[in-house]
Amino acid sequence: MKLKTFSARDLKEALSQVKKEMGPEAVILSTQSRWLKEHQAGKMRRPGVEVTAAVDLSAFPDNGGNGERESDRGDWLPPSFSPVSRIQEDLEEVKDLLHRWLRENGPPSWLMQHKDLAMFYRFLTRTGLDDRFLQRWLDNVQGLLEQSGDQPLTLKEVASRYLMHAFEVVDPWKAKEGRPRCWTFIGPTGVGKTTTIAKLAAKFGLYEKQKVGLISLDNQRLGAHGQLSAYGRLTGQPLLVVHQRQELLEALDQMGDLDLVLIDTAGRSPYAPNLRGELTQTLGDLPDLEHHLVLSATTKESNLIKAIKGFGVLPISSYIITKVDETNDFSGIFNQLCRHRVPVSYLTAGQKVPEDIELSSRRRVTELLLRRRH
Ligand SMILES: Nc1nc2c(ncn2[C@@H]2O[C@H](COP(=O)(O)OP(=O)(O)OP(=O)(O)O)[C@@H](O)[C@H]2O)c(=O)[nH]1
Ligand SMILES: [Mg+2]
Repeated sequence: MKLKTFSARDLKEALSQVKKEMGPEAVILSTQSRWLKEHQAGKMRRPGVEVTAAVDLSAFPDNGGNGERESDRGDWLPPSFSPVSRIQEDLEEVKDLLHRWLRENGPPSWLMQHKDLAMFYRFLTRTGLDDRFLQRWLDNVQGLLEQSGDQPLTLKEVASRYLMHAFEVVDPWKAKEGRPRCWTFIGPTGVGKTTTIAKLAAKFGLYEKQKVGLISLDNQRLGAHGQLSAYGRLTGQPLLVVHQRQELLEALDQMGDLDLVLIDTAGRSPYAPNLRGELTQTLGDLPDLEHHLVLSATTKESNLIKAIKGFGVLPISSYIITKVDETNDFSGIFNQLCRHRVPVSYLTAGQKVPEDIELSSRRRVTELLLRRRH
């Protein structure tokens, strides 16, 4: 689309300028009375009109109607207005509509006999759950209904049985005995790794009276350990700053008599080309470490997939899901939990240290998924 404002003595004159310059397809967007500058000596201003007109260049297959070339338009045309991206957007919209139509009209006929379940299925289709998961849910429900024979299952039983068992949860403290438990917190930048460590340090150190130590392995940014050392000072927990693998091993050795060692790492972009190499070089093959991948609930599903793949070069003990307070769409996370079956350990829902953290549970994770449409 090309936009231009024309000034003239009156509307008639302005419209003829528009027609001459932009052609008969031009659309008038606005007209306004204006004081125009008069170039003749003696008179500085005189009344007139200003007309803003637009013409849609994409309507012209030969790209112009006024001799303008594609390369000329690139200067002022935002990418989202280019004809190709508009067609792409339209296609996406059509796909989306088709998808919605299929989902909304799709409960199979056998499910229609169970009104509550059919309604719940429609509800699930709107949560953003993966199609394959929905299909598995249907298969499971069908199996349950067949098995239940004369004793029909309640909606709650059917709905929750499958959803709540489609993913795993874990309490990492209970999952492994022995001292010290050494947990690393890895993940993309800014997801809440350091804040989560502070919350857990307070929970275990202050409330549960365990001996907790902190290690900062953030070799990416200057002064990166400042935040953690402030928490360490406040709580009286020891903090060691290390920069590479050998120093980390020495620090772990020094903290060998503690109950829990929490290791903060630098946030890394899942798209960084050397991510996998860096991770294995620093943290690979250290069986005493448990790696917890911190993921934000606000992250787009495609980026979650990338992060899970990139950081998954290390064996992941659990996912920690942060910022569940910042979104009501939990489907991306839920889909990934179901796909990978890596257990989720903690959920965090706010910036407050230490209170905004909770141990995950099947019920809570399912609630987070379903709250979207409540
Ligand atoms: N709303 C909300 N904010 C959070 C939560 N967890 C952390 N934050 C905020 O997210 C921001 C980043 O937190 P950090 O703990 O510094 O994140 P990080 O992953 O350590 O960041 P890098 O070390 O830079 O990669 C801070 O403003 C935190 O207060 C949460 O559960 N909810
Ligand atoms: Mg940090």
